[in-house]
Amino acid sequence: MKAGLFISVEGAEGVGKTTSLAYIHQLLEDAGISYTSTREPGGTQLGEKIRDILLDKKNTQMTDMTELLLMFAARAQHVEEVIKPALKQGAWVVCDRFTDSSFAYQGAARGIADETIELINKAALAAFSPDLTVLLDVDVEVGMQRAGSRGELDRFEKEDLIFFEKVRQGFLTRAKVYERFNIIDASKSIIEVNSQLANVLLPTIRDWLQHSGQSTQNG
Ligand code: Z5A
Repeated sequence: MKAGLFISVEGAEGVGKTTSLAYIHQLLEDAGISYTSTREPGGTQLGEKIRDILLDKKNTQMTDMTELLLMFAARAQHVEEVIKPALKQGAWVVCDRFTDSSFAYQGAARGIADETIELINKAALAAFSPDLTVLLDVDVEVGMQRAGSRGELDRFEKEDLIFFEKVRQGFLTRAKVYERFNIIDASKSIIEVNSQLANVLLPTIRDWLQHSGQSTQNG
């Protein structure tokens, strides 16, 4: 059986990941591809407990290194318990954030060196990485406005504009280096964002179906 593909969806605060994930799920369902939808930090019972610690705004004493190690602790469990088994069974995995978020948030924004994060990445996951990454990119102020309408803020959402600008630049820097990145202009309307997502994903879906001996349900 052909292994599934691992897709990550990334971006700073309020870029529209949740909205875009729903459309990606639709594209996969239309193509008849089975998939697992998951998220980071979290995705497992253990990982969701770690997520609660990470997002809890009462944890003001958490050091940047503790934050990074907790992200990777949750991720190590997630990869072995959920992601690799699903891919092995031929399902696609669609993940709301993955290691690129650690480079953008704990690296570019908190200031931990890329080399340090890469060392942990190699030790914890053997640098296991997505096949394709969708980066939703929008002006930080727009993203913060979109996210701001949701009420109580968590430990990350309490950060300021400068922090999220560094996050954005961290993602864009990685997108220049790794071919798996596809940048989506998330300043556009949801319909236009969906159309950009389709342009990125449909050729990959067709190619994967062809190589797995199946054909698309809608041609
Ligand atoms: N984090 C980290 O630091 N290091 C790591 O390694 C990992 C994570 C893995 C939790 O992530 C936090 O963990 C995150 C980074 C950190 N903190 N932050 N910030 P999360 O993914 O769970 O939380 P989030 O980034 O805050 O995601 P979000 O706020 O849920 O945003 P979103 O999913 O991108 O946005 P949305 O809910 O789809 O959209 C927001 C609103 O905008 C909503 O009302 C939509 O209807 C609207 N929207 C969406 N698209 C559009 C367009 N195109 N036009 C107009 N309006 C739109």
